[in-house]
Amino acid sequence: MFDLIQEILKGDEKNNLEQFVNLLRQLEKKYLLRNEILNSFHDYCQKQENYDHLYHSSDLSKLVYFTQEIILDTESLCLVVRPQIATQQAYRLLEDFTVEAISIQELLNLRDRLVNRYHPQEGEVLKIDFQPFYDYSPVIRDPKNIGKGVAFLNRYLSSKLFDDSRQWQDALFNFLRLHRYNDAQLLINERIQTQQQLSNCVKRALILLGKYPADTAYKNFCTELQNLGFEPGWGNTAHRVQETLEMLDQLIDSPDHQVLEDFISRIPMIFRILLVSPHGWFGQEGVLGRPDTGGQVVYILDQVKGLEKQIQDNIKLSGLDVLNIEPKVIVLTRLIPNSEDTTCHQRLEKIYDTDNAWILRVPFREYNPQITQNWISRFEIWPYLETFAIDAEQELLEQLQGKPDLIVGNYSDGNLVAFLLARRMNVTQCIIAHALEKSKYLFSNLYWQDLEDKYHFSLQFTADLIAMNGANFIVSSTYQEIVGTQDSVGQYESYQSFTMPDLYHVLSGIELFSPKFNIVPPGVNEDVYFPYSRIEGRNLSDRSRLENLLFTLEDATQVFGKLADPSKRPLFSMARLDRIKNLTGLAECFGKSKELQERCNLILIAGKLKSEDSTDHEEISEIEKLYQIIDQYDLHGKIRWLGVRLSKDDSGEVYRVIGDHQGIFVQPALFEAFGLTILEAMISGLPTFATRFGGPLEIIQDQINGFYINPTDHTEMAEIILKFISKCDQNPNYWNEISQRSQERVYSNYTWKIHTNRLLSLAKIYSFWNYISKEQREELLRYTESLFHLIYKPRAKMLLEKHMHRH
Ligand code: UDP
Ligand code: LCN
Repeated sequence: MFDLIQEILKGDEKNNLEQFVNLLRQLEKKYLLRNEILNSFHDYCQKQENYDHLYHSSDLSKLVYFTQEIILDTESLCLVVRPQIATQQAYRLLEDFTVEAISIQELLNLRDRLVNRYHPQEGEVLKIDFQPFYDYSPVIRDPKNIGKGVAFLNRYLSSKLFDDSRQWQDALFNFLRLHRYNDAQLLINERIQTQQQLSNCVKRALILLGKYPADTAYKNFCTELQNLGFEPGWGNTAHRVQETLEMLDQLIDSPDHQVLEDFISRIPMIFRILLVSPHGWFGQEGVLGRPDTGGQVVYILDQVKGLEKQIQDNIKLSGLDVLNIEPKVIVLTRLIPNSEDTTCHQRLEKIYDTDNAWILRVPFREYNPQITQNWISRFEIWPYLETFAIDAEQELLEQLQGKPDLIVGNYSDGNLVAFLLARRMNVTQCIIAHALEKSKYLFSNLYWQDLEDKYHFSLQFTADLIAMNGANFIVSSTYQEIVGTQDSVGQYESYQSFTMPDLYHVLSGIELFSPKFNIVPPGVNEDVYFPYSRIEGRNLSDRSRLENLLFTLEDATQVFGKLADPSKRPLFSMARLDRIKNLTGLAECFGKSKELQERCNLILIAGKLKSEDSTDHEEISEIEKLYQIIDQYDLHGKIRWLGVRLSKDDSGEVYRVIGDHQGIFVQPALFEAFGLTILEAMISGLPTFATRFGGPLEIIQDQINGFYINPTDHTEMAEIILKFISKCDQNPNYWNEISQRSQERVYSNYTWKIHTNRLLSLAKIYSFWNYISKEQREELLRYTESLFHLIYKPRAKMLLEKHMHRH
């Protein structure tokens, strides 16, 4: 990039750069973001004779394309460029148009100065730098491999087993000796005392197994294996045990990454799992569509079912059913005494369709009962989490009759609690962000002090740094959740360096190239959401009840709007009325397009109809805005707005009823981290039009199994939908083709079976990695803990004091 800028400054384009900078200065803004920079550049180029070259192929256009931010100082200008994914550089362009690279530290100082928070004479601000801790661990080189951590780690580990065999082979042997279930020793007993003996015994066991037919059950040869030093856990049949031991034999003699992954994935080491999601309204009914409870609850409940099933299958396959092992999964959340119409006041709740999975609710301590007896917004719960973790630990140990084998955190609060519990109990820790708040709110870190009262980002971002660095591994739903796209910064990437003026400077917040990142997208509950054409699985009375609710029922308590012509193609969407979900944007796009109104009805399921029923300021303003749009564009007779919260089963059938009508699903969010409704709609067979900002960009392949829309460009959005509709008119099978391909996309890439299989295999490989790389992690964990004690806790205490005085 430095060379590119130099080229510009040396050549003909210097003039253009100078003029462009003058134009930017006229905007009288000190901080410009990418969109504004691109728009201004477009405006500038349009006025030039050589528009085409300047805008599309000049060096200046390249520089502008990579520029994320411009900060205008009185005498200089700073360019923050992102020449490739996960890489950031900053340059200062001086008045005389010379250029110099500036360090991250200088950039953060400059940003502080911009908001009048730079006072070096009063001392330095705290610097947080995690980089030194990652210097010792292996890192991925190519950005396109970010998020494929385990594949990288397996290669690394297998090469270590190969090169440095003595130490690593001993570590593998010692790791295998560790595994027990309650009092029962698994895999290897005391007859095998050294790595060399293991190698010999494996070979002898393989000869022994060769004598048995492949399908001979484990119990028929278990004593002979035991005499050789092998306990249960290798397989349920002679064939399976043989396969597993052959893998081990190969690992000892000529290690290879695929064999390592397959072998470690077979080791029975996960029987009890803890999932953490503290902030509440975590239940099985009547919780969806409340503030903060959406996809995360759906995700976890489905994941639990998948995990239990997968562990049960693994136990069978590894021959452990002889030990009567009963796996257990617990979702830890907070108990809310005033639980309104939910079950959130119950301590234990069995999870439907599972044998032994439970929601365990532990109350927050009663610092101020007026607050802790009730639901608390996720932005306010920080002071209660440490004591929650302490109280929960005891209950968990009782419930699980021991430590969990894996802890999975969810969202910033759950990830922090997972970190605290994993540290206390010494258990492998995984985190799942779902949606990191930092990139959702513009300038959330730079202006954190102004936002602190409402959002407490100083706590949330510190918690995020603690959890993401402390975790053994991180599960993300998409690649761009980690490092964005060519054009946009990723959610984790935004933690790489940032300033929290007057609090700290983050010089290196997370190593994006670390193998701890793994992309494991969620699935969709196939019992609830399935293709509309699978008539035999559908309940006819539900179908007609929901058909009536969607298109004709007149009941002002539930529905607003009566359709003049219910037979038009339904354009359907379902989401909470958050600003970012942008249902109002969809209504506006519909309102602006007469042609869309002629061809379709708009059907929205949006939880509420009346602003009086809400206490959430965003929701209230969205409700008011939706009424205003309906009036402004006179959408009466063309729209139905359902103010209902559907049960899970009903929500499945609703998509199918829309499918019966050859309808389409639109997801118009301004940003969507992943978007479970997109999977639900697609598996139901609805052609789906989803935002290009966020996860949908990876779920859908544009024009193959769905369509991208830009929710900020209403004209283009309407055109894309209308183009699809006219194609359907020309070719009556077109709707079916897209419908079919949407279903296939989900079945082949987004199932809970794929997800849980992967998650368990990751948990095992990272446990192994954790076991052999402990010493290096301890330093990192100590540093992380000091952030918790020195930054997080005092701020949490301040917030608690505020709560104590609240009535
Ligand atoms: N949902 C629902 N009823 C509603 C609104 C949403 O059942 O009234 C469900 C929806 O089916 C999906 C989840 O809530 O499973 C929303 O998840 P998504 O990932 O789309 O968005 P989030 O709300 O997590 O941002
Ligand atoms: C949170 C979100 O905002 C959604 O985009 C995800 O689909 C959901 O969590 C589940 O991960």
